[in-house]
Amino acid sequence: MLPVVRRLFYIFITLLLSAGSVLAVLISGGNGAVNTTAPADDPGWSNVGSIRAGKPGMAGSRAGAVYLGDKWFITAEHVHDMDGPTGVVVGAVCYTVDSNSWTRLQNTQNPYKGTDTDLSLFQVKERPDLPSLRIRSTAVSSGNNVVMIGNGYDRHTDLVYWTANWELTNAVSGVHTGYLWNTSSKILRWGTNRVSAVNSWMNDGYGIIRAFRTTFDSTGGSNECQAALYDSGGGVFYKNSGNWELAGIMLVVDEMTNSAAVYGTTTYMADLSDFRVQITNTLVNFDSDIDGLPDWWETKYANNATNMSASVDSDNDGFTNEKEWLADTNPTNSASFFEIDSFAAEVDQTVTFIGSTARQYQVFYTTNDLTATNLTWITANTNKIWGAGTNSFITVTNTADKAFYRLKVNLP
Ligand SMILES: [Ca+2]
Ligand SMILES: [Ca+2]
Ligand SMILES: [Ca+2]
Repeated sequence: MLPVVRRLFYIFITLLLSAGSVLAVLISGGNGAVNTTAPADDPGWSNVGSIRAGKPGMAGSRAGAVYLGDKWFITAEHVHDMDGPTGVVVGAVCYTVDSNSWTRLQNTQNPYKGTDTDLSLFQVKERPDLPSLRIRSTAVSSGNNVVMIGNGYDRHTDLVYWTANWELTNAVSGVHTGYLWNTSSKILRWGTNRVSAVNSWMNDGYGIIRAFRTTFDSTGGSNECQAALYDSGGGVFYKNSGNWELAGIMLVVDEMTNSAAVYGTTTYMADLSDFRVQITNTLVNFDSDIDGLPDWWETKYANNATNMSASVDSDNDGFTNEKEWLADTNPTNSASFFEIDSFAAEVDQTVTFIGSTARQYQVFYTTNDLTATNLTWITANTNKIWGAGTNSFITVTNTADKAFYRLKVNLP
């Protein structure tokens, strides 16, 4: 039987509430306000963002999304459906959502194979300066410790008590214990919990999906957490043999009473191992060992998706394998590397190079001496120019008598 669940993103306003809104990952310890910066053993704090509705901007924090790499994020489909996100903020930068990129993930496991799920991928237009994440390839197990990171509501400071009939009461006569959501504040927060059950097939109204769950309990320690409204799309991380992996995406909570995290309640998260192949097929430059080199590129040049070392210069041409990837040159051919081929100074200056059609280029120049302490490089072309093979060139208008020039290659 499928559990009764509630999406984290929207409350059923018709049923409740005097308060306008509802819960970040809510933690049991202290006043509940801590854990708003990356934990010392960081599972991927900087990769968890928050959706923005309307025009891209910093205002209007909504539900969560997790940056996977190669400009792709994952979130709950109900976030997409309800919020129509146009921006996502990670690390205080707002990126523009490419609305054409939304890709709903499908069940791969019987008995629901081929059906829509409550997970979607989307791409942003600018390339975030963030690491890729490892995605777990097998399900977590009951008893595994996880770290949850989300944007949901905070909690009120004090522990509260309810009678068996869910009326608030004092501690002495209380049957249930927990925290009310503080519906006026939410922030990115991390918390910990232990997987209490796996293989929970559930339907939250956006398709059936296999979830694992955690239970909020009073003996869980100061960082014990339960998700709250707006934690949808937040990440759940598991440390496997020393490497943090994204194991789940938070989708729903059950509630014993309205707008509260009661000890005994449950958070349900999609088991991402079911979707790893779909994700790696969608992210063309998926990088499973997160060394900066895509799997396909390592396979092409080292016959294995993870064999090549990014920091090694395999062909001794002076460029590491990572730099050869960035420049789209051949890391096994010492005659292939990134350089300016020629420079012609007449009316304008023309920088000629061998350019990849999969990369974009910019020329910078300076009229300073290269030994100057505050060297100022001026962008010759603000709009990056696609490479065009052997006769790629960028023309620069610079009236100075003499200048130094340099060429930059960018991943698009
Ligand atoms: Ca790699
Ligand atoms: Ca090299
Ligand atoms: Ca080379």
